[in-house]
Amino acid sequence: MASTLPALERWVNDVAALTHPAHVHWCDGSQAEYDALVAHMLADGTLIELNQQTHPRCYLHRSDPRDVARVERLTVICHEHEEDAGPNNHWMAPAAAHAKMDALFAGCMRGRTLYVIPYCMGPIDSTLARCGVEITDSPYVVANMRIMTRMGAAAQARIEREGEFVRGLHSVGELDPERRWIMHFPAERLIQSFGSGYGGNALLGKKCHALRIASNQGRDEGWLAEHMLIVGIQNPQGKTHYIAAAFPSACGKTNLAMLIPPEGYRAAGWKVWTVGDDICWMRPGADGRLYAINPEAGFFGVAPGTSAATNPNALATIAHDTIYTNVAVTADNQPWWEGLPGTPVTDWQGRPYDPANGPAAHPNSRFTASARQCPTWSDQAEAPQGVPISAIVFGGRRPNLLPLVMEARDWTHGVLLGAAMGSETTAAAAGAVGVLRRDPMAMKPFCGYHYGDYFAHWLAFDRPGAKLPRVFHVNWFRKGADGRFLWPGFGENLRVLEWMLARVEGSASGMDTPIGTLPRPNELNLAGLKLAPGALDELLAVDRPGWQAELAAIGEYLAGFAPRLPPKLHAEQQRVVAALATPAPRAATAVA
Ligand code: SAT
Ligand code: MN
Repeated sequence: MASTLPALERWVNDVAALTHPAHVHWCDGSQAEYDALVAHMLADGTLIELNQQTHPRCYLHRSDPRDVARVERLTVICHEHEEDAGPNNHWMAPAAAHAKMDALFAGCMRGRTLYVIPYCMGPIDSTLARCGVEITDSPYVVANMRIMTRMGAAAQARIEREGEFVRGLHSVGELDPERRWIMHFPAERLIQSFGSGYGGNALLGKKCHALRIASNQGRDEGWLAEHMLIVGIQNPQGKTHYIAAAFPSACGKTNLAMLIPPEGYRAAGWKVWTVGDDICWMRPGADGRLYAINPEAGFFGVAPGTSAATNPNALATIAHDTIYTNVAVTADNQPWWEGLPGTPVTDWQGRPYDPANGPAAHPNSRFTASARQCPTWSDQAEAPQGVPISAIVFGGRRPNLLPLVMEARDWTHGVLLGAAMGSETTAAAAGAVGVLRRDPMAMKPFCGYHYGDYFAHWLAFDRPGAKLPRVFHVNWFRKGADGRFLWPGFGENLRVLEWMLARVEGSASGMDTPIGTLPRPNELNLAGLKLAPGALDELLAVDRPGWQAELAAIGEYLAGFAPRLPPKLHAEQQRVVAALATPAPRAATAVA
């Protein structure tokens, strides 16, 4: 017997009976097990050794070129009733989905090893953490899960103690894009993924469990599972505030989580601590504040653009013990991507590099590294009680209209700011890049139930005794008429975070506008920063006609969630519409 928990033992046996593996291996999560897997993958070419002098224990995986990103088209939420999945999800009836998946899984592991991966999302001793078991036939998935989660014996012991776990069944199948599905059964706390080996489709602890299934668990149990980084900002007085921030995939969450303060801030004693770069689970504590954990144990970050200039902490994190996926390599076998010095000789598909074939590294090429390797890894990141959140930040890629930063007047307005989020699409998902789409709370691909119900769940946290974080919206991606970014971003974003924390501490008055509270121009510390002439005015302007059109578009978008759109959210949108229709008082000079 491999588990003392009959439900687990039975499920593994049932899956083995369906998929016919040659072997079954229960993962204990040990270093020896990881080393053996790596040796096996080096031998069969799944992994390629990189330069071991410059990058000790770093390996490259080249995926099937048709399997390089999440496929939202084939990602399905199988609630019993279609309305419960909402217009934000693809839906299939559970019975039909089971029939389809059983047919695909039948005999699919012949000749392969079935790996059983018990894992814990969150610190192993945290009551906020939740466990799962992934079954997969991919050793690449096992190795990545060991880095990304608390995987192995300790997780299995917790599962056996609690008797509860999310089940995830995965097979790479034949990697045929026509036979690929990522199915979620929230009522059964079950995930089934077939035909892809790519991160978000295959590392089932990540988006599938920690967001799509966990959003359902959080709704049932009174907490939030969010697509947010968590970062601690320590001021020169030694006080650390924690901020949770939601941005769509590939919009800089990892960079913000590992931010390097600008020179003047470093000299003054500001420090930044990384708690998480992608996922945040939050729950009200006894004192009414929201406490957050990062359910993950590693980073699955976008490689291109990561450099000594943009994110030296990430570069240090991935200098050793890292799995690279779909990057290019240099003549001396170092990993390479656009943004790094040096020259690629081999592209992500293993071909001699030829610019005519496009970028050398795939735009969604990734690194997988343990969070403990991050120089700014917070000493509170493993705290079982989580960290108290002072501010929630929403943001997206918006070339115009959205100011550099604004603050919601209260929680309900904050939920509206989150629900109204939009962003230009990126390479993290298959499909066109650079198209504006609404992406409420950056959860469009990840919310495992009807968005209307999800907004209501958010609104419900505003209750007597709650001490909720302040809510902000930022836009690092604003462009001027010449098409260039108006704001330098990266480390300089700390200037904006400082203003937020001044608001939290009550030391900045801000300026009320119909769309929210903006910094007075003298409230942002711009010492040592060179902005283009007029850039700050543009970054903090409120274009009234533009906002009227935006609010109309938001109203239309939200109406798509009727009849489940909370009346309170509709009323809030109407409140802002009315505020924009009221002539500006003379004093509010930033309002055009
Ligand atoms: O979906 S992944 O987890 O592979 C990456 C992302 O899109 O954030
Ligand atoms: Mn993400």
